Amino acid sequence: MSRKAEREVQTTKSVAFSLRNVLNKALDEEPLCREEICSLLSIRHKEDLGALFETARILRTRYFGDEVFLYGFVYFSTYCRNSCAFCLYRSPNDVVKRYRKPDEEVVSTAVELAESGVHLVDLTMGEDMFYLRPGDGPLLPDLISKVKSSTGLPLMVSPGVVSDDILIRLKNAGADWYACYQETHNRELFSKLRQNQDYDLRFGRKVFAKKIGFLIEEGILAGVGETVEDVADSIEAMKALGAHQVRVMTFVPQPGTPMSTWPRVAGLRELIITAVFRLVFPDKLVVGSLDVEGLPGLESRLMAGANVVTSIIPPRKGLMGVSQSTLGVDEGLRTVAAVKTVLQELGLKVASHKRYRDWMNRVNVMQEFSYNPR
Ligand code: SAM
Ligand code: MD0
Ligand code: SF4
Repeated sequence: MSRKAEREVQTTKSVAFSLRNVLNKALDEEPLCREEICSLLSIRHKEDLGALFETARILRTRYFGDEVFLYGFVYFSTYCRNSCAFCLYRSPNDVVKRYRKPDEEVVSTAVELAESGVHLVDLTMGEDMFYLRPGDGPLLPDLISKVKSSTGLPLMVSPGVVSDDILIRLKNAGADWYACYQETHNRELFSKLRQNQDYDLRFGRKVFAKKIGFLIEEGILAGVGETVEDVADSIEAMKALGAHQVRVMTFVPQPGTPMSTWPRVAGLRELIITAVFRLVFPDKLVVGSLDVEGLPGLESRLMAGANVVTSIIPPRKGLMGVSQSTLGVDEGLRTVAAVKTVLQELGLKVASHKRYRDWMNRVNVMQEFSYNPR
C-alpha cells in the first residue's frame, strides 16, 4: 500500500495515528493544512517532539545534506528612530551606549568575517537616518558597495523600513538579501510590539524588495503573547510572501524597555516553530541564531532542523548582538571556529561557498522565471 493510501486508512482508524500521519505527509511534501500545522505547534509530549525534530532533520538532509551555512553579523549602527517595545535599541532607551562604526571599520570587520569562513555578511542597523537621508545621496548604498567589493561575499542588509528608491540603490550596490522581520502577523500584537509603526508599510517593503530581485528573510518573535493561531497565520504569511529564509527568535527581555519584566518563555517554543518551518518550507533556509542562547543553544536549534547559523560576531571590536548584545562575543563563542565544534559533534559540516552560491542562483533563476510584471 502506498504511504498516502496507508494514511487514509489510518485517518479513519484512529486519532492516535494522526501525528504520524501529519509527519508522513510532511515527508511526502504534501502541503499541510492549517489544522495540521496547529497540531504540530501544540505538540508537548517528549516522544512526539522527538518525532517532529527527526522529521525536520530528514527534510533538511534531503535538500542540504549535512551542510550548514554561516552568516556574519555586523551591527554597524545602534542608533534608531523607532520605539519597538521589545528592543534594547529603541530610541528612548538611555540604558544602552550607542555607536556608529566608521565605514573603514565596517569593511575591515566584514573582511575578517569573510576570512574566517562565513558565507554571507549581514549589515544591520537601527533605523538610523544618518545612513538614509538623501543629501548628496544616502550613505548606506555606498557602504554596501565598499563591503561588497572588499569581501566579494553575498550580502544581507537589515536597514528597517526604507523607501523604494533606497531599496533599488541597495540592490544596485550589491545587496542580495533584505531582512525585515514582521515579528508577528497579528496586527493588534504588531501595534503593541512595533509601536507607532505601520503593519502594511513594513510588510509591503518585503513585497517590493522581492519584486526587484532581493532574496527575502522574514521572522517572528516567540514569547511575546502570540497564540498558536498567530504562529499559523505567520506561516501562511511567509508562504504568501515567498520568503527565502525564515526565523523565529525567543523574546529576551531588555533593560530600560517597556517589556523589561515580561516573563521569558521556555526555549522549546522556538524549537518547535523552527521544526515546523522546516516541515512547511523544506527547501528554504531556516535560521538558528546565536543571538538568543549563544553557543550552548546551537545544538538544539540544529537538531530542530535549522540549516543557517546567524549572528557570528568577531570578538573585541565593540560590536553588539541584538537580543543578546554581548553574550559570548568577546569570549570568542560567536565565531566560525566555535560553531564548527558544535557542527562536528552533530555530524554536520560547513558548506562550501559554491554550495551557497548555487543555492542562491537556483532561487534567483526560479524567481525571474516566475516574475510576472503585470
Ligand atoms: N532595525 C532594523 C529592524 O528592526 O528591522 C534591523 C534590526 S532587526 C534585524 C532586529 C530584530 O531582532 C528584530 O526585528 C527582532 O526580530 C529581533 N529582536 C530585537 N530585540 C529582540 C529581543 N529583545 N528579543 C528577541 N529578538 C529581538
Ligand atoms: C541574528 N543578531 O542573526 C542577528 C540579527 C538581523 N538581520 C539579524 C537579529 O540573530
Ligand atoms: Fe529600532 Fe530595529 Fe530595535 Fe525596532 S528592532 S527599535 S527598528 S533597532
